[in-house]
Formats: sequence, C-alpha cells, structure tokens
Amino acid sequence: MSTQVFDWSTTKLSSDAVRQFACDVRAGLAKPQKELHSKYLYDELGSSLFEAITHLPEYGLTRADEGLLRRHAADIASLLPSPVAVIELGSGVGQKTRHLLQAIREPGLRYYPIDVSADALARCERDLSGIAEVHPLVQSYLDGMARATAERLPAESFLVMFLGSTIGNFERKCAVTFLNDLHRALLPGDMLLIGADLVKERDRMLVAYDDPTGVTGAFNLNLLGRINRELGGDFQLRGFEHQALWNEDQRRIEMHLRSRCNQTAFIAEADLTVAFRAGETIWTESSHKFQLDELDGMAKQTGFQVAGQWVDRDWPFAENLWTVI
Ligand code: AVJ
Repeated sequence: MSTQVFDWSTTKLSSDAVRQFACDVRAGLAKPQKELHSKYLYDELGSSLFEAITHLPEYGLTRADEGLLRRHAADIASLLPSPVAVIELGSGVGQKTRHLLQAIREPGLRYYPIDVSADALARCERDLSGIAEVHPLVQSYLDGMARATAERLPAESFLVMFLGSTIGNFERKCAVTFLNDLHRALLPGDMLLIGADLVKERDRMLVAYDDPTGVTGAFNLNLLGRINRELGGDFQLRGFEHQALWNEDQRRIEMHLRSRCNQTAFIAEADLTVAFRAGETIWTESSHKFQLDELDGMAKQTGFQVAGQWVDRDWPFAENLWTVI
C-alpha cells in the first residue's frame, strides 16, 4: 500500500480564492445544520454537469427560459429604451441572450456578460461577437455591474438581465436586498429582465432536482469532490447520497448531501476534521419558487415598475421586465 504525502503549503499556492473557499467551508460545516454555499457547485466539472442538467427531460426550467426569450424577443426589444447597453449577471456562455441581442438591432450594441467562469465567458465572446460588442467581466455580480455602468454613454440606458431563476438561490429576504442593491446601481429608465421559476406540482419540481439519470446527484456530490481537489479533503463520495426535498413553508426545493453512515472527514486547507452522524445532511442549495403576484410585489417593494411579464404554459416560468423608477 502506498501512502501519499502532500505538503499543501508547498504544492499549492494558497490564493485568496482558495482561502475564501476554505473559510466558507469551515464556517458552513460548523453550523448545527451543516451547509455549503451553492456558488461552490460551479467549478469546471460542476458547470459541465449543470449544462447537462439543462438537457434533462425532467428539468424544464432552462428550456422554458430560452423559449420565452426566443418567442418574445421582438416584443421585449420593443419595450426597451434606446440607446441601450446590456449587462448580464451569470451569463454563462450567453446562449439564451443571443435571441434578444439579435432583436435589439442597434449598431455597436455593447454587451457586458458577468460570470465566475472565464471559460464560459471566452466561449460567450467567441459566439456572440458577431451580434454585439462583447465586454466580458470575470467578477462578482455587483462589482461587474459597477464596472459596466461606469462606461455609460450620455443619454444611454442599461438593460440588466438576470435569467435562469438564479434569483431563486437567494433566501427571500436576501433577494429583496439584492434587488435593492441593483436598483441603487442603476438610473431611472434603466430596465431589468429577470427570469423566475414558478411554483408547480410538487412531483414535477422534485423530479427536476432528483432525475433518475443521476446527473443532479453527480452535480451535488461534485461539491465534495471539489473540496477534496482544491482543499485537500478526504471525503468518501460514496459515503453520501443526493437528496432533494420540497420545503412547503419556504416554497423552495432544497438539495442536501446525506451521510450514509457515521463518519469523519478531514480538510487540510481548512485545518478541519468534521464528524457526520448517519442520516445527517449538508444543505447545499435552495431553489425558491415564485407566484406571479409575488414577483410584482417584489418589483414594487424594490423601486421598479412592471413593464411586461411572459409566462411559459408547459413549464410554469415567468420572464419579468421591470423599469427603474
Ligand atoms: C441555475 C440556480 C437556476 O436552482 O434550478 C439545477 C441550479 N440545481 N439543478 C436551479 C440547479 C439543481 C439551478 N439554477
């Protein structure tokens, strides 16, 4: 038997990002209900697994979002101010946005995709540079927003896009705080296009997050794999199972990783040994689901006026166009 001895202090430069990750893991696993922030699901493998999720027959969310943007692109574009520049929060490769950018038809249209994945942004720039002038920003949403809005031209307005129901990953109170932050970064007449997944039949929601193919399970378990790879963890991935549940009070799907047995894990970079009881879970993601009137209420509460709303019938999902008052 061979033993691997890693000296983490020399084999790995502890970058700020790694230190922050280690710090968050340490804090999250110290809570009575252990938790890990869902943003850490998206390393390169995690982003590929999420991309695979969007092709699952059980996960209609992305198809509904893209279908609405495709079918109503001209309609949405006709309601936008002119001239306009477009900012997208969490663009990924920007595939869904292509339809709208094409419909805007402004020469020299500027598009600022913001994402944590540099790879996705490189693809985005390559794919969309024929349609718009692409200015990729590898930053957090609000830092990226500040960078983009600093380049506002005289008499120009901004459209901010926040698609895919990513707003659903925020606790409801945090979603309102975030919308207030966006509002503060914008000027009257600017607009926000925000996609939100709606409450639907419980079984449809559950199977969308617990597909029989096991892709969502792999996506969830990869978070432990990422801790092993980036933080020198020794999690036994087979010792945990994917769990999706509907929290009726909070109207959200929760993803957890459930320990199959009593076990401990060691995470070198976090200098942490953590014990799990059989059946204990790590909460890894919440996907809140919305009601149509609730979305309109959120707009009013945060300083926006509703300019349009488009709903997919097959997969209840709403595209919402709001104007900054
Ligand atoms: C990309 C955050 C919208 O919450 O539905 C998919 C992520 N998680 N399956 C969602 C996800 C499990 C997705 N969002």
